[in-house]
Parts: sequence; C-alpha cells; structure tokens
Amino acid sequence: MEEWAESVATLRRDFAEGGFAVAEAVLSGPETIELAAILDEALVRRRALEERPLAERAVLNRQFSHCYNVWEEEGRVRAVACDPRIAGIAAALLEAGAVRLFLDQTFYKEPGAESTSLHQDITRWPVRGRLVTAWIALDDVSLASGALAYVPGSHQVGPSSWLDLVTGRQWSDDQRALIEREPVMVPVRRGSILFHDACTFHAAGPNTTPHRRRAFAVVYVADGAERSSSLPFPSIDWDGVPVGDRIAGPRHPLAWPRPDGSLPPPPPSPPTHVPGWPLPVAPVA
Ligand SMILES: O=C(O)CCC(=O)C(=O)O
Repeated sequence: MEEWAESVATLRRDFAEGGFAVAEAVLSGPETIELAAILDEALVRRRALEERPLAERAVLNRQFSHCYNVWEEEGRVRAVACDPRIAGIAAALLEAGAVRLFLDQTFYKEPGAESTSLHQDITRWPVRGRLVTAWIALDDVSLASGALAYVPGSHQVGPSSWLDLVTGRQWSDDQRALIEREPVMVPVRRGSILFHDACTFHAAGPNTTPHRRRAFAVVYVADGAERSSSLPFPSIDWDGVPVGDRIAGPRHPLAWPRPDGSLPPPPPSPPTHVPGWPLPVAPVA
C-alpha cells in the first residue's frame, strides 16, 4: 500500500511538472492480451480498418486506424476503463474527487503508418474543465514502431480552441518557448500506461516495423466539468448538454469512484433527432 501511494505521488509530481507521466506494468500480460483481442474484433466489426493502401487514405487514417467508445458495447472494456488502477490514478492526477468517462479510442498504427501530427487534444473537445488521457500500450512500443512524444511542460500554455487554430492564435513569447521545447520520446512495454493532460502537446513517430503498434486511450474528465462551446461533439450532443451545463449524462458516467465495484450501464441508443444535427453541408459549386 505504501509502495502504491509512493508511485502515485511520483506520477502526480511528473504530471504536474511535465504534463505527462509514465506508469509501468499496470496491466498484466494476460489482461493486455485479452483487451487487445476485444479491440481487434471491435475494429473489424466497426469497419474501421481500411482496405485502401495507406498512401490513398485520408490524412488521419494514414496515421492510425481508430474507432471510438468501445466501452459502450463491451462490458470488459468498461471494466478496464473503470478499473481503479487506471481511473483512480486519473482522478489523482487531476486532483479530482471523481472522474467521468469522456471517451475511448483505439490507436492502431499499421506497418508503414505515418507519424501522428503534433497536437493538443483539448482543441477538439468543447469542455471547460480538466481531462487526462490514459494511453494503454497493447504491444511493446519502440522508437521504431511509433512511440509517443511529449513536449514537456507544454500543458502550461493552457487550452486552445478550434477557433485559435482557424484564426491562427498569437502565442506569447513565454508560451511559444514552452511549445517549442524538444519533444521527449517515450518507448514503453505492453501493459504500461502513459497519462497526459489534454493541454499537453504530443505526437507519435511513424511505424517503420513490420508489426502493428496497438494502443488504447481512455480519456477521463474531472466531475463538474462543463460544456464550453457549441462545437459539435456526438456524445455531448446526444446527451443533450447545452453550453454551460455539466457533462454528466449517460454517455459520460462516473468511472471512479464506483459504488461497490459496479460498472456503468451501456448508454441508450442515440436519439433519432438532435437539434443542429445533421450538420449543414456546404453546397457543391
Ligand atoms: O497513438 C497515437 O499515435 C496518438 C495518440 C494520441 O494522440 C492521444 O492519445 O491523444
């Protein structure tokens, strides 16, 4: 128990200073193999694996094959996402009394996949509040197979938004100095977990090996976070959360703590009509 408390304290210190933390050997070999097998099947079932050659795919699909929110349909994935070894650490890192599931996402880099572009997760999420990603390595991840790379301390620049990206945000000299630091590459063994803040700039290398590099990310949001903007976001829109309201619907259940080791129920099917959906399509000239 003392050892556990000590390692959580180290993770908290690393996370606060650098915006990321490395937790080694969290899942056992058998647990990792079981999770990877479930996700392999989910990618096939969701038709998320493209048959087109990498060079002919859209930008994101050249970087990785992915699908979202497998927790909604797979009890065993829900159990991993709500595992106190993962969700409990997420809460400790965010210094939150409770955390909710925000989303999950597979990140499978096929042999030959391109590097993952440098980005800050929060730009895609209409959330006011803190979020942390637990990136679970399902295979040993080397510098050659697509290790994650973090810009240490870059979370200190705070959140930016889509609008910042579109309009070209003017960073202050201090912020620019943080973002332009040399990224740190983080190879890890399977079963290890990399935690990063939603404001930490990060990327991943290309997969130059003949093997898949499989990873699974679970994103947690501190309980009490609110919708910050009308940026479309399926799970928040489907839960009917207006701007300014708390993100606390059935698609964002409490992950930690859970009463008596219980798991959240799967969410209801998406509503047939959501105000603002489908998104307007620009007329083709
Ligand atoms: O696995 C990757 O290549 C990228 C992961 C990532 O960007 C994330 O977890 O936010």
